[in-house]
Amino acid sequence: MANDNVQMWTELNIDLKSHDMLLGALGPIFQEVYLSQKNRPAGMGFYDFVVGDIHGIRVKELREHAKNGGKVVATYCVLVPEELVWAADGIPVGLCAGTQFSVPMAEAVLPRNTCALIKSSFGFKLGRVCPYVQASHLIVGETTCDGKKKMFEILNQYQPVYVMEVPNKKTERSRQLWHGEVLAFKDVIEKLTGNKITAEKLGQAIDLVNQRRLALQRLYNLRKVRPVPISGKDALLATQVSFYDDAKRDTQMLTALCDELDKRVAAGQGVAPANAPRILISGSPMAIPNWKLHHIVETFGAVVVCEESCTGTRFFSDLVKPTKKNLDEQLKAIADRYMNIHCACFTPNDERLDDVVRLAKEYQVDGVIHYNLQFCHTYANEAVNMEKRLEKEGIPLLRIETDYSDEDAGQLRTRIEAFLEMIRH
Ligand code: BJ8
Repeated sequence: MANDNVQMWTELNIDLKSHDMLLGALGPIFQEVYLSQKNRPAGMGFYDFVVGDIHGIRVKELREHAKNGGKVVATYCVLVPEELVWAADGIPVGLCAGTQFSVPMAEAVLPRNTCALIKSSFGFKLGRVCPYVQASHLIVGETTCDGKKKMFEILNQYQPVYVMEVPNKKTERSRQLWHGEVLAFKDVIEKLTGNKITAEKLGQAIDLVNQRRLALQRLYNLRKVRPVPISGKDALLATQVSFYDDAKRDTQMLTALCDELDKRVAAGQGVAPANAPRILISGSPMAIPNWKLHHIVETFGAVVVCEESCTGTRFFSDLVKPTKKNLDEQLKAIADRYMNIHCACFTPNDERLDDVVRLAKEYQVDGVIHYNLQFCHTYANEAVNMEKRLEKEGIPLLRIETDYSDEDAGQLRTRIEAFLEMIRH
């Protein structure tokens, strides 16, 4: 542990003792889940390095930015339009909230029957163990689900939080409300940063984020190939890192990784045999270090080839349509793009079912695992319709409800093994 990291964490009011335990727990998990894989692309070395110094270099960059008068804006949801933050010379950071470590910390305040993602994120603040939270000038929440919505009220007592109102429907009236929310968010960011968002700056920001989306699309398209050139775990990690790395560097790294994967594909080189069962995971997002489900699936010789989730296709599938250099049109294009994310917070949300069926075909999957965080009612209820739809389409489905703990790992393994057996025969 570099001394200057300790100095930085102290300045950020990190609880060093708990933080040591958090990082101490991460190392062995990463070793077991990631570094034990064989035949990994060399391009994953960058991501291993990022995780190896997860609270170091990037946090330092954020601190440097802040020392120069810049602002850091933390978010928890892919519905928050990051382009506006970039355009005001701020840095957006998608917070992780994928660890069990901070869950008990949150349970001292929040009801236990709250989803792990909400508890984990709140626990990070309460326990002062996340330097990204500590380095943020503003946390932007949203009204996507009731648990998050009410948690943000409490979080606001510890750190400034601004909440965007996300409508529940996708009617014209709802779209207008959302458009208004995007305009209001622009004002909030301008006030926070002291910088005016111009059409030119916003155009550059749209391009910056679109480039990263295109790189992620390319990575996912490579996963359509049989044999698949990259494991699901590695692809998930690359996506997870995109939430907080510098967008330009991230695009470069993804591009280098994809160049390497192109060569693997040309050579017919895969991470698993061509006949390995191909799985699509659909549902709640998986933030670092939530690699639990992928790890189990791939331990049994199957490969995860796609994630229909916010740490998957929902994050990058649509681009913001490039428009003329006119601020009003750009803001409208941003609002439209983000309203096209098929989160279970919307009703009805048939588009998500359509997406899963389409992706299942495009990625030639043998089965779908619906991944649901315990106490997440939106995804749990949507799974009912998902089940009906996939049955109609003849696509095998396994529904899983879990949390971040390892308590159910044995049971999950048994169910997943049985599901894969069923697919194989
Ligand atoms: S756009 S999926 S990132 S809200 S799992 S906290 S819904 S109780 S995370 Fe999400 Fe945005 Fe939607 Fe995506 Fe609530 Fe459910 Fe927990 Fe959830």
